[in-house]
Amino acid sequence: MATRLKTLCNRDCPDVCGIVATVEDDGRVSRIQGDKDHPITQGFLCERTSKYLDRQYSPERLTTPLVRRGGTLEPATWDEALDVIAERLVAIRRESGPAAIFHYRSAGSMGFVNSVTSYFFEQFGPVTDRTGDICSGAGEWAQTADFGDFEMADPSDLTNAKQIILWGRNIYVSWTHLLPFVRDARAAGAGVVLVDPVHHRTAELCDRVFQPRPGGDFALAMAIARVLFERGWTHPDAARWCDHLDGFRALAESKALAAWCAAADVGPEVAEDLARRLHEGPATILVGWGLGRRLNGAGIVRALDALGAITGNVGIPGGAVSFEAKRRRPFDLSFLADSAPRRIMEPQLGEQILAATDPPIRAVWITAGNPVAMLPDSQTTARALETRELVVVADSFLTDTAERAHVVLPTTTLLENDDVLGAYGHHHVGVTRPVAARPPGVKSDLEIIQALAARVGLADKVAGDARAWKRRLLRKLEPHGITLERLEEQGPVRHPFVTPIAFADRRFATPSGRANLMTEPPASPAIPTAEFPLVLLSLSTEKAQASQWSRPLVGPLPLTVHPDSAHGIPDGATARLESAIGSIVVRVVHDPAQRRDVALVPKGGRFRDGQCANALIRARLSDHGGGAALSDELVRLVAI
Ligand SMILES: Nc1nc2c(c(=O)[nH]1)N[C@H]1C(S)=C(S)[C@@H](COP(=O)(O)OP(=O)(O)OC[C@H]3O[C@@H](n4cnc5c(=O)[nH]c(N)nc54)[C@H](O)[C@@H]3O)O[C@H]1N2
Ligand SMILES: Nc1nc2c(c(=O)[nH]1)N[C@H]1C(S)=C(S)[C@@H](COP(=O)(O)OP(=O)(O)OC[C@H]3O[C@@H](n4cnc5c(=O)[nH]c(N)nc54)[C@H](O)[C@@H]3O)O[C@H]1N2
Ligand SMILES: [Mo]
Repeated sequence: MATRLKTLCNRDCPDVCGIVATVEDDGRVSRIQGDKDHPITQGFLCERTSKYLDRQYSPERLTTPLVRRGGTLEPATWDEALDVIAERLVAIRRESGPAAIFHYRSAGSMGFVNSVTSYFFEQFGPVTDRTGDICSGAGEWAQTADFGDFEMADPSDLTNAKQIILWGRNIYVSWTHLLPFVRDARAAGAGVVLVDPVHHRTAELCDRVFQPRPGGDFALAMAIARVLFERGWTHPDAARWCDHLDGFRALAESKALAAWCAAADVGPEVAEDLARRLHEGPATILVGWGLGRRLNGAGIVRALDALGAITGNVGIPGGAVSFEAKRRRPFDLSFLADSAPRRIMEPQLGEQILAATDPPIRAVWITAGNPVAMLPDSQTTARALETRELVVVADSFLTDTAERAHVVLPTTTLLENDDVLGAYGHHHVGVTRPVAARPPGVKSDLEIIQALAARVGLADKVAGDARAWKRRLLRKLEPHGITLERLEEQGPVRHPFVTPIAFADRRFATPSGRANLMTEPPASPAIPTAEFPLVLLSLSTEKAQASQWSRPLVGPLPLTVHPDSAHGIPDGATARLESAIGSIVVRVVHDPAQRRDVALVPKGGRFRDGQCANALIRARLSDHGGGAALSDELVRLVAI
């Protein structure tokens, strides 16, 4: 008889959904559904995860270690694979010191038991670690600069908002479980507006849609600020909770309204509409992660923080500038010493590996990430890995990264995961547990690291099964009655370390306790040229989690452009998309709802199949926070 078991989705997504798996007698999962009891995700799954069984039972799943012999990856036993790794890592450490080893972990699983891999490499080294954050580094930096920390209001607080501004947010695709909250707010009378250079499905939810120039958001924010100051629409008491109010006003007034609007490529009525919404409030700005992935990304987020602060739309019911929840806040990660002797900046991983000296990087260990496909300048990332002495990749598929490894270690999937999770889109914490029987040749990341530790004399350091590590991670929550047993029995619980409203009563975590308004302008965004007339935007698709497609993407990458920007290339035809560093073949899709200066592709395509946007994108940093300027790359479409 089939049983129904509950777990959580561990993918890199704000939602961390409750999943109910139907498990057959042989341990095979025959169906996955949303868990109706989950207080936030409320019983439905997104498109990509509802098709997850295709991935779980894909014939391409790795079920045995692979070791490179004579140039090709061949099946090996765990003992063979781990012995090779242990012997090489110990020799490299002895000859060149531990900094010659680089451990890179991304968020293929967001579980914190996975941190034991990082802990192992601190104990074995400490080795070279990563810094920066391609995903949200710039935005986190900006909110920390302005408010002293980054945090968001509970999703349910949206029902207190009279205005919701989706600023660069496609919640249909990348934050699906916010939809019911926004819909409820709208049904209760809230205005909903989208500010996004791209026209996408989330527009359906909105009463107004504004499409500024890509990266023109700072200029738009300044235009709004000018209107607010000119009309006396800022909060009368703003000086009480804002530092540098005069400096921010001077920044906004450093250009005329018309000049700011021209820079943002919107009419003055757009600035006025948004200013009025903020003035009337309470207004919540939901700040998209995409905004930070630019040369001026941190500056843009800082400008939105300032708009919220001067209008009093922070720290009150329904009034917030919500970027993301700090998912690690509730967990005890104090066992990590953060002691790396050297750090590689994530968005420039390839060139920094190649450039590292004293010691050079000889070995790279990659956990839960696919940097060749997902970091900019794929060619350089690929070359950096291809030229190391030892590359180890722990993954469940032969990704663009894994196929460049010397050893590939097959890991467990989300239905086999055994971990604790926090979310970046709400404040509930919970535990996962294996619901599917796993193939015999597969190990979890914890088991992999324990097997390696046993070979290098560190078994004691990383000892303990998944439940023991879960308990350790939950230590801060236990005094609040949130124990492992309770999470196992009752499911996810809201953690108590944040108030429902972030920065409640406008008390900030900055040294002065006040919001720190920006006073200097950031860099300008990339402006299209005659040679490269389009801004490339590589965006989340409902069909994939980054490079993990539910069903493989077949054929050329779809490229969406306005028909006037297609250079006469018909809808459906193939063409070449070129940037300063590369070119790929694409299938052109016409969409008259788009701006004439954008070229849209899904993120996460395969590098080996010529489907990868990152083959076109230079590895340049955002202004702060170690983010990547993924969305400031200019391209042109060429007929073939
Ligand atoms: N289905 C699906 N969901 C996902 C993911 C996935 O791969 N697939 N990835 C997950 C991950 S890792 C993350 S970090 C989040 C990503 O979340 P987001 O970064 O929000 O992801 P995207 O859906 O790519 O949306 C980016 C949005 O920002 C807009 N944008 C880009 N540049 C600008 C700009 O200059 N100004 C303005 N105003 N808007 C701009 C884009 O048009 C787009 O609508 O989503 C998570 N959810
Ligand atoms: N051009 C462009 N590039 C982007 C983005 C963009 O918008 N445009 N978005 C960026 C963003 S927001 C992010 S977060 C990054 C994401 O970049 P990555 O985190 O590298 O993304 P994934 O492709 O999801 O790779 C995760 C890998 O982990 C594996 N995995 C899953 N579960 C486990 C596990 O439990 N253990 C181990 N060992 N492996 C596991 C998966 O099979 C997958 O191959 O990409 C960034 N890159
Ligand atoms: Mo991300």
